[in-house]
Amino acid sequence: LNAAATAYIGLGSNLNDPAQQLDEALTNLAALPDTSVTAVSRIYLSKPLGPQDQPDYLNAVAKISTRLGPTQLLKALQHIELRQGRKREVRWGARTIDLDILLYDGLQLDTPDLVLPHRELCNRNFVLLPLNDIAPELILPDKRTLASLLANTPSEGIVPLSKGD
Ligand code: PH2
Ligand code: MG
Ligand code: MG
Repeated sequence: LNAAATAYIGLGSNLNDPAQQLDEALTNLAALPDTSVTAVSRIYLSKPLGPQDQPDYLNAVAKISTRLGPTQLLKALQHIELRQGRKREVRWGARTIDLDILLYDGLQLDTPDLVLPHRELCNRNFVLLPLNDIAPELILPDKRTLASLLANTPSEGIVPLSKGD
């Protein structure tokens, strides 16, 4: 039996009622075997990064405790994405739900299927700001602090929605 790990999951949606998609994804995360959701950030409204001819996104980050290994967790997230109607899509294009493993304990991994920490973590305000809601003291495996990453990332094009909005 694996020991419990702490992981941070990035959630993003800009299709088919994004607020409902995030809600459903959190329910689906909490229902994974040997997994509990221990914290959820505020929800943020953010301008699309990448192609501009797509709707604005809702983004959030969830903290989970899980006994699933990193690859098992990745497969489980992909399964949730498919159940929520995710289609094969253009890179950085619109999607019903995107669930990314941002961090998995202090693990550093670079495989074709999974890169940890998530490659884009350190320069996306729609990841760093919600992460800061639930883990302001966070330190990455390479010793950089979340605070230092935030200080170097413009917070344009993003606004927090009050919880429940
Ligand atoms: N996800 C993408 C591409 N662009 N833009 C915003 N604002 N939020 C996202 O989650 C996002 C994006 C691909 O993962
Ligand atoms: Mg993804
Ligand atoms: Mg993504």
